[in-house]
Amino acid sequence: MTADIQASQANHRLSEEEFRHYRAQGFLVRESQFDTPEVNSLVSAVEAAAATALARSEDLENARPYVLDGKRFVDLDHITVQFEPPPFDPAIKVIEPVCELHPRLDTLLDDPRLTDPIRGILGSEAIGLWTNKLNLKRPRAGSGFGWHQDSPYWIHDCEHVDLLPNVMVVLDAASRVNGCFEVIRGSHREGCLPGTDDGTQLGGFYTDPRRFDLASAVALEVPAGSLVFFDPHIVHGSAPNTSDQPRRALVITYQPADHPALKSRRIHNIR
Ligand SMILES: O=C(O)CCC(=O)C(=O)O
Repeated sequence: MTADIQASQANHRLSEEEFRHYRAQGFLVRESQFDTPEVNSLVSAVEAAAATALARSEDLENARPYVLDGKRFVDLDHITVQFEPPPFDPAIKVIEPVCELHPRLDTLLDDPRLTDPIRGILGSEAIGLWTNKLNLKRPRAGSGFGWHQDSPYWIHDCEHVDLLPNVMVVLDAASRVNGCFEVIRGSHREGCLPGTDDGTQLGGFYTDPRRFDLASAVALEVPAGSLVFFDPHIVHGSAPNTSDQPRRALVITYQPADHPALKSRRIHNIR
């Protein structure tokens, strides 16, 4: 490895102050880490991946469709495509995992701007991939994400749920009006919280609103190309996109090396 590469990688490590912030608050923002040409190339890649997922989900010989709480999902082997509820179906809401659908997204997984801070958070040089997803909030069609933690989704498939840090790659300037990502500051310190008990199929995955304080919500209005690192236990969500602008984001989740990924169950260690 050349000295230049070593230096540029070293530059992406968290400072002590950033690390303390992440530990105390459960999240950390690094603004504008990707420049406009890089963001444009990632946007082209996610749109190509979304087109592939849409085409494959219409191939009924290989796609497995199902409905939960009135929302349509399609499984393509281990990839799940979630559609927006009517009347916006067939707009895609989420694809998980997504990065294997495009080579540019696959290389993003090893980008030191993502992985150096994650190595610091995990306290380990040897890291692997847990999962990754694309959240597409189309203009005036993108629904919100209710307040939830990720850890209760994962706890049945993973014995180290505390060690699954996320990084969101923000692909469009995000504001309250297009449904920016929001977190409940400090809520990660509570561990896995109980879900709601509203009788719906997915209700148990939304955090009981009596167990966190909405007054601690932080709306992360950030420029395109920003990164948001967040703890697997932090309560988070976002509002619908009521604007004419898209609000697209990738969320990549890492783990210590040599463990299988959530959905493929394959080991994918990071370079
Ligand atoms: O994209 C968002 O605004 C929310 C994402 C989210 O909650 C998740 O992916 O778990």
